[in-house]
Amino acid sequence: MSFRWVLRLIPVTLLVTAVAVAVPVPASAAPAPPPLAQVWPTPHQLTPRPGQVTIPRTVVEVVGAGTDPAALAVVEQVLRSAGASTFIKITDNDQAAVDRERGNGGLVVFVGGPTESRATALALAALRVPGPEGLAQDGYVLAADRGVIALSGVDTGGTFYAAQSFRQLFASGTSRGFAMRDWPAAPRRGVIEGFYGAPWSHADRLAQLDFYGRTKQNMYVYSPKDDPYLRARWRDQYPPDQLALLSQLVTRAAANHVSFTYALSPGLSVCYSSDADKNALVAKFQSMWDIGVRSFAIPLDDISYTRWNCDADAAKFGSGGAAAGAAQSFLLNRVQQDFIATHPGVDRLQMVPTEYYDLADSPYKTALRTQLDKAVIVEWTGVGVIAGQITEKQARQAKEVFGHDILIWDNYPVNDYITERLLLGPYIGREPGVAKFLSGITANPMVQAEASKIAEFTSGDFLWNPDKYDPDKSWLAAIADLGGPAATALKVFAENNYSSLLVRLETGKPDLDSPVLRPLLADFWAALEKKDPWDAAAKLDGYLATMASDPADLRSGMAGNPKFLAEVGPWLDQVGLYGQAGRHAVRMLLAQVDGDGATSWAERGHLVAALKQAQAIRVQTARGPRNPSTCTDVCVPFLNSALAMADRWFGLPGIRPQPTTSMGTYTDNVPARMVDGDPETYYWTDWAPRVGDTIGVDLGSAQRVSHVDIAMGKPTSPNDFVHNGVLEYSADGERWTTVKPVTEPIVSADLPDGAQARFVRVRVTGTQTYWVVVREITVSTPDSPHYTVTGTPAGSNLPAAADNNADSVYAAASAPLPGDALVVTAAAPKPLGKVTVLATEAGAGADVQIADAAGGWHTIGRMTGGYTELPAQGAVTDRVRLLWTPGGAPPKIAEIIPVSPPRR
Ligand code: LOG
Repeated sequence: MSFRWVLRLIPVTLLVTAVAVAVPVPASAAPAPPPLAQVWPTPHQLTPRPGQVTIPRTVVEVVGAGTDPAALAVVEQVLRSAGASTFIKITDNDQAAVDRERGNGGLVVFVGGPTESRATALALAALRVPGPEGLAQDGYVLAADRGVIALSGVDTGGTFYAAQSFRQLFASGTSRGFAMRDWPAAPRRGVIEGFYGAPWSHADRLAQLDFYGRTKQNMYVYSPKDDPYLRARWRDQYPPDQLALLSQLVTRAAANHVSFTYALSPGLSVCYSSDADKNALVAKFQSMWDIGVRSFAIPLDDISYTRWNCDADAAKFGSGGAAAGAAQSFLLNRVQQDFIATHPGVDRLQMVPTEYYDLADSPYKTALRTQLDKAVIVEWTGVGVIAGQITEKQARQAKEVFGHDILIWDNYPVNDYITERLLLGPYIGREPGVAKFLSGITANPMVQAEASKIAEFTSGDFLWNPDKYDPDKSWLAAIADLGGPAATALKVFAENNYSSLLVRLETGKPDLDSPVLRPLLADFWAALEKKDPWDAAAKLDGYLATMASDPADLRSGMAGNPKFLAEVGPWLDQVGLYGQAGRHAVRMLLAQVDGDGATSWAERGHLVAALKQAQAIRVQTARGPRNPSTCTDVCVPFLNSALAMADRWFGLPGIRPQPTTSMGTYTDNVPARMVDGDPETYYWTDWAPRVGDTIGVDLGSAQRVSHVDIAMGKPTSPNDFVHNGVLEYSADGERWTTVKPVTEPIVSADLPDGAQARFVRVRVTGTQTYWVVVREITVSTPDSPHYTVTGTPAGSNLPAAADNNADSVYAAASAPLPGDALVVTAAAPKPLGKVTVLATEAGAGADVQIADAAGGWHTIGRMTGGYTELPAQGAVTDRVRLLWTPGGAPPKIAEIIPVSPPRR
């Protein structure tokens, strides 16, 4: 840092040049001044002024003794990255020096509001900009005009936020003049680390605290459910190394004007009436006070209030909700008196009630309302634990029914209840009045700290200026802030991890996933129907290509944020694979429009491989291993519909049952294995079923179903089947028809004529100790033909060569010998239009033959592997065979399809 004397060394000519640059050119010749840069969160008042202010090499700073050091640090960093290298520091009592520097025509930056520096007020007055007096807490005035930049907070927090706005407005080193007046709508704005599962790391938390400072959020509640010292072992003091880390967090929070709230949850074991427990609570708080914590909370969520932890409570308070409210009030009031009231400078105590999720008055809430000290702030999640919407009316009711100031514990973007999802969409569904009339909102985030910043950015924006909050614009700004140069790739990723339980105020509905992909898919289907798919396909493919390259794009573009990449890796890989699979699906269907079966079959193979890979991804979560869910309810249904359509073109029934289950999965025996056409693989539950548990399939839409086969158990676990259950089906998932009881491992059942089913399932009706293995569920329609496959070479899954399922494969164990042949026999003779053979590899070749009524074989053509389609001229037969040419690779046949002639 250089000091005063530096100025004297600067040649006069240089100063003159600087002045000359600053002189405005006549209005007629001047190009229109550039627009002001965007500031987030959305400011209340930002008015442009005529001139331009550019940060020069030498800057004069005017500060007071009380100038906020954090604000000053931000200001200097902005100045430095704009190219300033020499800082001349003047204090606010040296008015003569201030006047002299202003006369020199350079840039003078005033930092500090009325409580920090006397000089800023004079500078603002000279620009005729009113000061921040009277603004809400954390409000500020920021002006840049005529060689002056002035940052003036109503308090130090305000000056710090002025610096954050200054950072954005001068990101390019220059800005047109402006005057800004800004303040937050909600006094408490921030985040509560309140989820179940792996707590954030220390590095995560440090990065979060900096992020809250940048986004003008002033609260962080330390309440990770899985920190043992917060809940299970709440009475115990932290070991010194952990206390040292907490102390670092407290310091970093202060540097970001974030209030660090320490939340202690004693509810699992506390004796409310006990002096010893009250003292333990106060002692724990004191240990936190000693490292600088000035804000405290006592959450009592997710505990039982019908069960006491000590007999003394039963004796003192009785039983029921009213007693629970009285007991909690008793303890909290004592903490209020013995700790909060005796520690000047402490923030108000916060608490989470056991009934935190509704508005219904109750004996419990009445007790809190009438007995809990009014100084305590009560947290509330809105109606429902994950509130789709929170209205101003509900907010006012919450204040009434709880009888206290309310802070919202907002369960977004928390994903501890859906660990297979990332919630990267914007914060939606809260009326502006919620921010304006309550104490504020703390958002409960995801286990993934960096990825939570997208939602946090938008909730912070809402809390600052809810009337001007635009979730879509705010979301784009959040993406730009986190993604930097990779914002475009991050946007594609976030679009495919977008939906949540939150509901748009305007539509009253939750956002669906993949908002960009969905309409492109709809257009593509419509265009396919009109037999002119090319334009729609090109547009769709363009987006799918960005998905396919997203893993590479994001990994290189956001290489500077390895934590983010590590958090989202499995989801990112899946988005990439769905992009790839989608592109193959488009090409598979377009090839069929062109009549090109070979290309279509090849693309189908790539599609299925990518889909399988996507569904094999596992991520370890607090609720066990999970397959990530991206592009939820959009990508997999699209790929399945595309496969069904393609399979019908190949001459198959095109039914693609998707597995359904109410149970968990043992190791990697995933539900998909009960519909893979391979009886050797199986779905295995991870526990014995309970009454009401179900296992079944979803056909995607209601259709005529004639027959169901289910194979359960396996040789090494023969008893792992449903011992007491019923087989049932439903067209809508609500009204179910029973087919028959299930008591054996093998179930084979005809459905009544005309039965319409979308869902078929086994529902458990009795208890058992065995887990369940389901090897295969097969559903037939009245049109599904039935074939028997016989012949050689021996290999695995012989029936798969003609089972109406192009995904299951018969694989010969060896190359064909002379005389080896594979025979497909139908239930009855029928006329054939053609025979199509789908092979997964260019293995051994074969003559394709059909039998005549006398049992003689006639060759209709050659199969050489891959895709083969041979006309059969309407010949009537019940048998088709592949007469192998000896040698070559062992053949693999996905399907031999005797195709009926087209109907007239
Ligand atoms: C927990 C919270 C959890 C959230 C979402 C509150 C007050 N408590 O149902 O720790 O992250 O739901 O699963 C909760 O919301 N209880």
